[in-house]
Amino acid sequence: SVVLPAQKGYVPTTENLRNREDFRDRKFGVFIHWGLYSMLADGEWVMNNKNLPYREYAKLAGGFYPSKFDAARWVADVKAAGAKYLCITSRHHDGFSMFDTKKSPYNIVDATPFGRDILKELADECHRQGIRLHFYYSLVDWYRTDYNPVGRTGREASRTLTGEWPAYHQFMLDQLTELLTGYGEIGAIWFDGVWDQDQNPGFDWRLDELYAQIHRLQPACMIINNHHLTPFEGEDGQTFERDLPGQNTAGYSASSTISSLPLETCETMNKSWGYRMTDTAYKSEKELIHYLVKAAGNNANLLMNVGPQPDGEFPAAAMERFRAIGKWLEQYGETIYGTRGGPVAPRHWGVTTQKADRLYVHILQKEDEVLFLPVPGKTIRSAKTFIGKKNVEYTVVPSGIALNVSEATDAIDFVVELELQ
Ligand code: JFZ
Repeated sequence: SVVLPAQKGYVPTTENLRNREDFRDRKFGVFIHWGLYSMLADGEWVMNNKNLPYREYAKLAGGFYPSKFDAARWVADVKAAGAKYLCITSRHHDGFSMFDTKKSPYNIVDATPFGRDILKELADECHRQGIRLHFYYSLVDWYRTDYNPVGRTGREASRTLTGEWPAYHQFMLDQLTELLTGYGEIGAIWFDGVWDQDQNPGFDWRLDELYAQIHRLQPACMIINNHHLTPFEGEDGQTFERDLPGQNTAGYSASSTISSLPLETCETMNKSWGYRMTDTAYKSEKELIHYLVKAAGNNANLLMNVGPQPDGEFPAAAMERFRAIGKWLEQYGETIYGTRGGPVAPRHWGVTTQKADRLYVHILQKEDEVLFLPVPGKTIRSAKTFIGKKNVEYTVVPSGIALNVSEATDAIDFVVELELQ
């Protein structure tokens, strides 16, 4: 399979380790997939899926004018959702740079009538409003002719690939340098696309050079790579696409183990990452909140996606759900932010989270009247409902405690708060 050299001998700095804990504390982020593809309203893979000629596709840039784009609004919307960071596509597989790059004219400032560096506007707002900023960066490119020819996606016939791979690698290195020097503090670079060369045995992405450069420019910046494999040396986090850590329902994570790095799962509210007009299959508020709680109980963050419209606004259906999650977090945030997965492994009925001397038992689906927790009884000082702080009966048994949850309601999440010694 693919040869994946990492940043050999990588030792994270103190700032990096601090950033990892800060990342874990933030728990909830918003993923933003936005690009020229948004105009075609058929998802971010439209160029590949519809086999669109890349030169024709590129003409979309001439009509890109998101008249309602407002960075302050977006960051305020992200905050309204209760999210503490955002991750935006700086350049997706279509190869179009959503920032003021000097390394290619195929970018939002030079190729569109809009002419604004939305990444810069967002970065300024994020820094102003205390939201951590992450950049998604695609290793795959369906536009450039120097992208490695063996990739399995974006094979548009008219695109003659020269295979001048070293030039493409240099381009990525230069763009990453721009992203890490022109936009203030970046919380993470989120790579995607390693999988495009998985039918190219022995292919070397030379990730080591990219990783070393990122860590040289911003030692605290985390490197996360959506390669669906066990993390490589040099990475600072592990992401699970559309899956809780250790599960493999999406079929992507079969060859990955759960590492000790900070964990994240990304998911969509409907079925698409990029804006898709016909995709109205939105998950309910309850499902989305349950996924957030389960992620926290699995010691992972949730990165919840929104695909902004061509006019630069978040779809109304997405905003409704963001506001509902935000409202829920206003009340229950204490049981999520700053927590780590609790000592009880995720169960069918729910999960546990933990922070300092508090253990939060999240009952997402009430089953029996009595709930058994394998935690030593002598460590429990009190058990109360998180809302209302009413005493909850419990019995200490040799192997743990039996919690009387007969009072549990069908709230989205019925939380019992245990105070520990
Ligand atoms: C990747 C991207 O391709 C997608 O557009 C989106 O950005 C998502 C967050 O990340 O999704 C993948 C990655 C790999 C496969 C499928 C979807 N794969 O290996 O089949």
